[in-house]
Amino acid sequence: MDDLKAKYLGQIADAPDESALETIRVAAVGKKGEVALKMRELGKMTPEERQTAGPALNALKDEINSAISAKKSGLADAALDERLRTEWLDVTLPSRPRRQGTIHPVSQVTEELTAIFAEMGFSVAEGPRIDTDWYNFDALNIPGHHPARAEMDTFYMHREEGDNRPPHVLRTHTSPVQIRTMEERGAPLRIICPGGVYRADYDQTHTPMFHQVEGLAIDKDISMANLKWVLEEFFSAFFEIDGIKTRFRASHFPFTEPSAEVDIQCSWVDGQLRIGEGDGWMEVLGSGMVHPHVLRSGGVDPDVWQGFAFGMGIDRIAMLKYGIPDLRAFFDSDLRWLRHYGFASLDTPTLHGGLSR
Ligand code: 2U9
Repeated sequence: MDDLKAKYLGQIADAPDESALETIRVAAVGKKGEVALKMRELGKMTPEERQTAGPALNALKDEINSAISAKKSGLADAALDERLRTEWLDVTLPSRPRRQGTIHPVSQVTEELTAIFAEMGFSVAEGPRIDTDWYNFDALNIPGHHPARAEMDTFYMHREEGDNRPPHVLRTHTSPVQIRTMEERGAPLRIICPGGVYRADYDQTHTPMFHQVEGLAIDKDISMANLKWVLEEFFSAFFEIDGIKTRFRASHFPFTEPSAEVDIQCSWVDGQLRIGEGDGWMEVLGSGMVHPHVLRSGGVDPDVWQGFAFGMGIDRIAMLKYGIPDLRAFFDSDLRWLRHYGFASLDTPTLHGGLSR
């Protein structure tokens, strides 16, 4: 018994790792191990012999098991010490660079155009995206029966039976903000209203939410000539091309009279759009002199004041400037397309990102 004890305790002490310990455990105290064999021999002994050999074998078994556990935790401690000695971390190393996101093209273009109009004395006015149908339509000379109401594919807010509040809509243009600002600040006025607007439409050039900027200048001697100058200044600064020409084509909007659709000079070379050169034209906005009914809706006397107004799609001019072909890219695709179009953040503007000149 003492031989057995010395043999196994010695092996345990010398075991180099856990798997060697397991081999020893099976050989010593496993089901078919040496201690188990000795236990089986108890049956052949006299009761007196058994009385001393039985407890001694059990004690040996316990002793071997405890020696194995102690050795196991000794090995784990040694392994940890070894790792602590050999593995190390330089916490002073600089972290890995993380790719930064970029500002959304619509936000960037909104910043760009706001800065340009600010230089010409226009301030930014904002208002609610959900507004009454009076501010969105009636005040803009679009009465209930007017086809423009149907054309704008308006989203109406749900009303329970018996709810008699005036109908509310998701604004279909930012014009209601201009009415509200006229009411609040009166004339003279020089504002732009950028922001999201909503129409139930979806294809390559339309999304149900898009962005507009509308401009309004009211004073005592405002004319279409002022409008043309402001727009040409704007487009030259926005596309960074001196002397961009505009072409005004007679049109009709309920809120302006006379009204004009405005084109900018451009050409197509090898399938690429070139703005500000050639003899082609591209429609970019609608405009006109504010209709007297509309001035009156905003509390401004049309016998004293006149004004020009214009409206354009921010998403659309962002696409033109940065060469983005599908409006849905702003909403449905992942951020890789920003890099694809060479879009930079506001800190490092590359104003000719997608536009070839
Ligand atoms: C007030 C008075 C007049 C704003 C105007 C347009 C013409 C126009 C479209 C351009 C492309 C909307 O984004 S778009 O689909 N807009 O053609 N907007 S005049 O006229 C106003 C606005 C407010 C008080």
